[in-house]
Amino acid sequence: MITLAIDIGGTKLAAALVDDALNLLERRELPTPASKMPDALRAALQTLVEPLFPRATRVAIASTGIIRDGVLLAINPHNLGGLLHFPLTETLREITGLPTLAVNDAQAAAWAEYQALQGDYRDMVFLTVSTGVGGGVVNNGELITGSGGLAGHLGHTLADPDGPLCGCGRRGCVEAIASGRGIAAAAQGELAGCDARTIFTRAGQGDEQASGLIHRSAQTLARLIADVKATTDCQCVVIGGSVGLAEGYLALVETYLAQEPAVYQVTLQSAHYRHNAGLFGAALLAQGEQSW
Ligand code: ADP
Ligand code: BMX
Ligand code: ZN
Repeated sequence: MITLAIDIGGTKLAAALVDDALNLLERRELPTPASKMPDALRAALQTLVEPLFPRATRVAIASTGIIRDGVLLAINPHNLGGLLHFPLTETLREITGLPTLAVNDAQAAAWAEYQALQGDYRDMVFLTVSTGVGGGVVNNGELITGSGGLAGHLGHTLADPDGPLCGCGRRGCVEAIASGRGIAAAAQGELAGCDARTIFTRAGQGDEQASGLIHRSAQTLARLIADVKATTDCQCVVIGGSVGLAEGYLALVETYLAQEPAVYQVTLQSAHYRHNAGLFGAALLAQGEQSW
């Protein structure tokens, strides 16, 4: 069967045709509309999938947000231009006429990355450092989604009670500091208004402020990983997302984690599926779904 896999992030929308052996047959990307109007996301998704869906037999969506009963509920609406609520599976069923499944993006990516570990570990956690900071937990070989879809939202754990306000309404969440948005929001002077990608480029050119912002993110993520180790006793943490996969970032997180006591040490790896972990995870979850 051919799955139309869709990854909805705060910055980009990706869609791909994936076969049952996880071959990626075709892939497309569009920017995520920064609008609180559901119609803007609907129109972008329609444009994205129109050339692909005629060859697919089902749709599998990995999306930012809490996914409950096929509906996207933003925990941090700022990441989606203020959009609070979007009927994901209903919309894709209407556009494609195909059976559709939806799961949180980091939960989906965790599932793909767990499979890529090929049985080396039973307990692992995936963290995406991207527009936001997302998480997915696999415990004893089982993906934990929670009764209401909130499980694994590790970006909304506390990093600094005096830190910046997070779009979820809490102050000092990991996401508000470590994410691409968090890095950009703290930039001042000549870096004000730059996105995280530009800040990484500037850091590579020796800019001290840029480098400091990246260190602050990596240190915050390392502290989160120590908390994650204490909570789950996982044997491995896999890091993805465009910030998480940026050159030098994982090494920096490893350096900060090494400064924590021995009990919090855990193996860190870059996402095997790189930027496609969410797409493949959704496709794998669709393969395992019995109801179609
Ligand atoms: P999404 O959140 O839509 O899944 P990404 O994983 O691409 O998308 O994350 C988007 C964030 O990553 C933005 O803050 C962007 O500035 C940043 N980013 C994109 N490319 C890079 C890069 N090469 N290096 C560092 N940061 C990047
Ligand atoms: C936010 C939250 C999570 C998501 C994470 C990473 C929203 C819209 N999203 O914490 O559900 O997993 O961002 O998302 O509330 P990404 O867009 O950075 O990939
Ligand atoms: Zn938050």
